[in-house]
Amino acid sequence: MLASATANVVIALGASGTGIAILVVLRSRSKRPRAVASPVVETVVQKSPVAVPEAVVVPQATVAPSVREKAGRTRSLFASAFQSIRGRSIDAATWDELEETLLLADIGIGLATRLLDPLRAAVKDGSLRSPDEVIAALRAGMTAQLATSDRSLHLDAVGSPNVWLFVGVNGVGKTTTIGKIATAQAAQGTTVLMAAGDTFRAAAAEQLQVWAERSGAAFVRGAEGGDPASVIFDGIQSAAAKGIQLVLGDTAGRLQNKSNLMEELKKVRRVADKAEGVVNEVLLVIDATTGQNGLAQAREFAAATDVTGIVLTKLDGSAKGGIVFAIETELGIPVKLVGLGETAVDLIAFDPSEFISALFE
Ligand SMILES: Nc1nc2c(ncn2[C@@H]2O[C@H](COP(=O)(O)OP(=O)(O)OP(=O)(O)O)[C@@H](O)[C@H]2O)c(=O)[nH]1
Ligand SMILES: [Mg+2]
Repeated sequence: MLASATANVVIALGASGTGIAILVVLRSRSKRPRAVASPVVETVVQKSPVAVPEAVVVPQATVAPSVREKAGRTRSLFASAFQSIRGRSIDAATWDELEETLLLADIGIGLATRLLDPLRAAVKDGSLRSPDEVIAALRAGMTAQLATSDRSLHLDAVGSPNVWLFVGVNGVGKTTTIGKIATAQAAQGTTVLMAAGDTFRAAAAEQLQVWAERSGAAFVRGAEGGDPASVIFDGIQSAAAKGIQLVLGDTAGRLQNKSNLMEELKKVRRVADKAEGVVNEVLLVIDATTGQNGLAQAREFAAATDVTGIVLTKLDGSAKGGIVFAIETELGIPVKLVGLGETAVDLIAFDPSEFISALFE
């Protein structure tokens, strides 16, 4: 078993008062491969020395956040609109305010209209009388939009590895999400292998490897510029040979051009299907701060790969949480996970009622 042509120095900085610590991994270069001490980290097909960043910083925390506390920007957008319309009778300004709020939250004009039109009609015919009744009816309408999706992550293959592939444009949080999922799955006793299918960027595999080491996951990588599909294939075969239950496959978010990326992802999927595992999730990672652009991305990726669910990251920094509704209603793809920060615990299962409560209470 060979390691990459690098040596690691790990410095952990803790800040006990805040519960936050920073792990800094410094890398010094050496010419020769060396034996790896850890049995869970494996390096395959290390054909050429890889330029690595001098420092990879991965933040750490221990307490899982709630949507209510972290999605503050979307929450306060709704709160201030509701406060303003509660203070007066229902008039044109009420509808303007509600529509503007839904649009600022990036719910999209189509769905905003579908939500508000019946409320307008109900006010006209007298079945809704007060701003509070309008707000309650809006809440019911938005809840109904998220009612039916199956949000479970499938881990049901027995006797061969479950394979979850992660796709999405660059910078949305694919690699970080894999790290968070590996940490959570390992805590539940699931054995995990990460396959570094992003061979486009030199630092990508290094970043994933840090998460593998921290979560105790096995790790498979290829040469920079190598074939991503074969890295994923090797990862699945390696997991099958070792009886590892879950393979998390990272992919590149950017190539020379977009059609290359989509073709590559199709190939990754085809090849993964040939390996001795079951691809039971293809998770599209979307950055909530991009709002409606995320919807456009979702359309493209869904056309190229069989996306089974969405991971909506960076909801902690976004007022555009309404994109959840747009994605589910326009594309029919369930939002399964939500990212609420950069640390290992900042990923939670998407719970529509908790999310809606955060917006309305
Ligand atoms: N605030 C916040 N930051 C996040 C979240 N998820 C990821 N990030 C940050 O977003 C940045 C990009 O994350 P990566 O995981 O490297 O994104 P990627 O999709 O793998 O990017 P490429 O490899 O370039 O395609 C990092 O700084 C992460 O720490 C989240 O839920 N909230
Ligand atoms: Mg990445």
